[in-house]
Amino acid sequence: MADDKNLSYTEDSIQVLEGLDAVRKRPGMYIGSTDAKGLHHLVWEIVDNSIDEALAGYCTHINVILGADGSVTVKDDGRGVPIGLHKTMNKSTPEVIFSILHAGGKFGGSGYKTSGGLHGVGSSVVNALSRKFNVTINRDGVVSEIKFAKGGQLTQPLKQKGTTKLTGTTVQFWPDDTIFSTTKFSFSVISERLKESAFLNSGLKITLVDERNDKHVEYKYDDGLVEFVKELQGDQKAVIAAPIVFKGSANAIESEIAMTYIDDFSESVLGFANNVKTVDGGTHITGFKSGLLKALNEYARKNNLLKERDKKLDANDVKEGLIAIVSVKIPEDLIQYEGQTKGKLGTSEAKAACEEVTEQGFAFWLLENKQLAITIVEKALLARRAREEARKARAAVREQKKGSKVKNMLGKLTPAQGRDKFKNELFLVEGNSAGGSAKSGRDRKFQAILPLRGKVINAEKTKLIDLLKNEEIVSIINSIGAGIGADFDIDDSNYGKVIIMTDADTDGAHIQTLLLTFFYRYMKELIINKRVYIALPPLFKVTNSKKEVQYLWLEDELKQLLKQGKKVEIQRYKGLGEMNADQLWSTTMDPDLRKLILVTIEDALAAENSFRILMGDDSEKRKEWIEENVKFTLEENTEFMDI
Ligand code: 1YM
Repeated sequence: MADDKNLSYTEDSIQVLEGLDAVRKRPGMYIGSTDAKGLHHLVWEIVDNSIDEALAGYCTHINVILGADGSVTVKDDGRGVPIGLHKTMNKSTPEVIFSILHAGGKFGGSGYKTSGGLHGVGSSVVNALSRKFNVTINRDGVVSEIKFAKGGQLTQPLKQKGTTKLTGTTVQFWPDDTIFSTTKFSFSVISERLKESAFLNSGLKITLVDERNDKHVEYKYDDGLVEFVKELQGDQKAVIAAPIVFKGSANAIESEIAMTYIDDFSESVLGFANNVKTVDGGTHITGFKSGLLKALNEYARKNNLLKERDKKLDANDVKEGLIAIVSVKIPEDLIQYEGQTKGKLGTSEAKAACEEVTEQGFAFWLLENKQLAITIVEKALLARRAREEARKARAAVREQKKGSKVKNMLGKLTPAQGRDKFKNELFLVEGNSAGGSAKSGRDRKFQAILPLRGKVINAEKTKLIDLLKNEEIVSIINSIGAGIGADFDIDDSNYGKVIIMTDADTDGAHIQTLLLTFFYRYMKELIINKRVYIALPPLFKVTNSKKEVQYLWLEDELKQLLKQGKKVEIQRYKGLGEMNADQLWSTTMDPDLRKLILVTIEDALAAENSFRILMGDDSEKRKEWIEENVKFTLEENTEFMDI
């Protein structure tokens, strides 16, 4: 980033494009959507400017404040936005930066923009989508202020407010509630993302203050990626003492990688390009894995750990227990994204760069750490053997599916009668008795019922080969009919929706998380394609004096009703089993009346963490997580549950 310091900004190099009305007309084009996700995008845009300033070497602390008045304030101690006159526009530079939509690149494309977002042009977009937007700049010994309202209209031109010895920029904005479907910022969403930024920018202090309820957090990691890996590792036992770090630059691309192996079989490799998470991986991840594999094979051959007659290790052998963060910084003109959501890095140079850095770094490390090197190779060989056995077990399952034993492999499935795979729904129901009600209450044309007895096995703690011995799991796999793990093919799924239906209590929540863990580990596509749901049974049945029945999902609804003072009879449902078939149909299964939670994976890190917390050994943390995240009320945000 040393180069950046030499790039001096000239106010005239800003390219001017069009007015902010374009943004208000089509917000989706600029921030993706106008729901909670788009709303949070506003915060990322402003924070990314501060992070750019940190990357340039001038900012050490970023503070984000969620105001009680619905505003967000982002404050940094960088150089401060330039305050001079922008000659060609004949306006102050802050006015140009914050109220005119700019071209990409760091204002003319000459720079090396590294934090992602809208190429540093996001500030004006945020202004366009805010009902108020205030900027305070400390620079050149003075405090200056400029204000906008109603989507970027200037209400107070740049004005000197006093003098200061400090430098920095503060932006405070109030999102426009005529544009966004919600304007409620989420502390947990913002703190997760800020934490990630702190991991990726060693030494940078990021604080978050929630003035709505006095919460605050501070993140600062002097050993960023190493600490990131340790965080993902949690309290799981490592195979190697400390994460290994590879750093280097090739093809104008800087790569920084931290990795470790844990005593487990799951894999978490997260990629970032210019500080932006690449949820679907891409060339940097491919390069890293290929470098890792090359180094390990080379070492194993040379040291006779792989005999001549042995096949080379392949990518699947070395991924068990691997935790890694792969972060690349790529010049703006080389950056390419792929895939529907642009979550996949496409830049081909990144593959070579990461492969080279990893292969060299890892080969060197293996030579220096003989004992650990042997352990890693042996772990890979063991993984290969286990996979081979699992493959045989899966083949046996497939054979049985074709043959007459298929019924046994489906457990107690009551199939749907219709053949429209996309329309068909599979209910996974807690317990045999609720299963019975669901079976008689369902619409048999498109609803299938699979009752699950007792607790589901923990997929996070069980090897695939043992999972495949579990009856419950095998009947789920076979009912869905799309395979498992690497073999999973969503096009073969027998169901458009898989709906988890449990009691509204802690046990039910636990069964949900066990099932979600299984789906997340072995049928992730099902979640990614929005096929997994949780059914929400009502909490209360209220009968009035005329014997009219009403179902309620919220404690609040009940309170409201009781306030009316009418005489009613209230039944609190403790479990699905208390409902008869008709009641279960009309409250929880009928597509016109039921309430479902769609399960989505927004954030790989959050999901990884959740599952480690959920399925790890810490039962106290698990209880906390369930209480915090699995809600049986219909408050905001609970229609979606991010795992
Ligand atoms: C709370 C948001 O925007 N900080 C910020 C922005 C800029 C600078 C410093 C900055 C950049 C440069 C030179 C440069 C921006 N400057 C511009 C522009 N925080 C926040 N901090 N001096 C100051 O890039 O050369 C746009 S953003 F255009 F003026 F350079």
